[in-house]
Amino acid sequence: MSVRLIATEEAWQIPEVAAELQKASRGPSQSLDKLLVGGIYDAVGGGESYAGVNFLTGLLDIENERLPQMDRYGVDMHLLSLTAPGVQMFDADTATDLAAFANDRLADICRQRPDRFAGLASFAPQSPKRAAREMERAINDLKLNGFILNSHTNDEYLDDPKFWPALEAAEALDACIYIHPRAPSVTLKGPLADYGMDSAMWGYGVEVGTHAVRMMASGVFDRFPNLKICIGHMGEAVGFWLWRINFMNSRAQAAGRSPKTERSIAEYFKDNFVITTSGVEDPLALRYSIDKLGVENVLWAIDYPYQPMEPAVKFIAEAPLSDAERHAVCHGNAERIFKIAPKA
Ligand code: 1WB
Ligand code: MN
Repeated sequence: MSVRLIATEEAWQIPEVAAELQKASRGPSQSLDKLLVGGIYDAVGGGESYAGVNFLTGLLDIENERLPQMDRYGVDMHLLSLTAPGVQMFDADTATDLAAFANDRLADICRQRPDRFAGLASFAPQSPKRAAREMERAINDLKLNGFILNSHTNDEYLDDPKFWPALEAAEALDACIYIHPRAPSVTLKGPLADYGMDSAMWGYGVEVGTHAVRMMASGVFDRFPNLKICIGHMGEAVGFWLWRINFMNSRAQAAGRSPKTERSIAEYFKDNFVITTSGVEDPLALRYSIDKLGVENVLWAIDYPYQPMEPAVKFIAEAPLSDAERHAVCHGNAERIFKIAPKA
């Protein structure tokens, strides 16, 4: 019996957002995202490729290469999300409009092939109240499966109360927010700006790991106890540091350097977070994460097209998992967290 495979961090793009990103990459912003964004959307000769896949072509595509590869390697579904940095480099009005526009497109794709695609809705944190309304529309009307957020917005993080209307909406809708990386905020960027460290090699993990720890340490989950956050890349290293983060947070709380919270960091990470394997095809890291966080908290992902499909499938097919673990990681957890209908 073959196990259903739902890949949960699969990137996609539309030409309208690509055009704005090209403009942003030429604009005055100090964002470290300009390096990679310019390399994809504003590159002479067509931008970066890997393993024969040009990223921009792969991002814009559903039919030509993505679906045939899914068929070839046995990937049942992609949970699609508008690729990093989403709409978060734009002004509030542009971002709000483009998020809704992209969500309509994404819902069309999911409606056409409900057995192959599900989708995470975008929203514009630049305008939190309008974001909350779009989040309601995305779940209730468009029937999308959760939300994508590309970490900081104008160098600010979700512990900031200005963003709480979006967190309140996600919690009320019982819809998970996937915090995907973008380049580190301007305030973090100094030593991360060289040697390719701005992006997936290192900076992305530092950025999202920092975001997750800020949320837990600030007590956001006391205010929103049922809020679910998903982070990729085998938990952006937080699971590996969890013992020390937890110990040092309790020390910091005792010393008055960190706010008193109702639960510990170890509890928040297990109760309010799930992680995906995106881009980390390492069976030891997978084993550790399942044992440490619980098998119900680990979901398989590829990170297509930035990482190729075939090795990600091979990795999970060969990973030493029990049958129950395999079903949970490959599809059961994704069905539960992202409300994807089980296979008929
Ligand atoms: C990702 C990877 C996103 C890269 C990107 O957005 C770039 C990702 C600009 O892992 O989702 C990259 O170049 O590796
Ligand atoms: Mn990704």
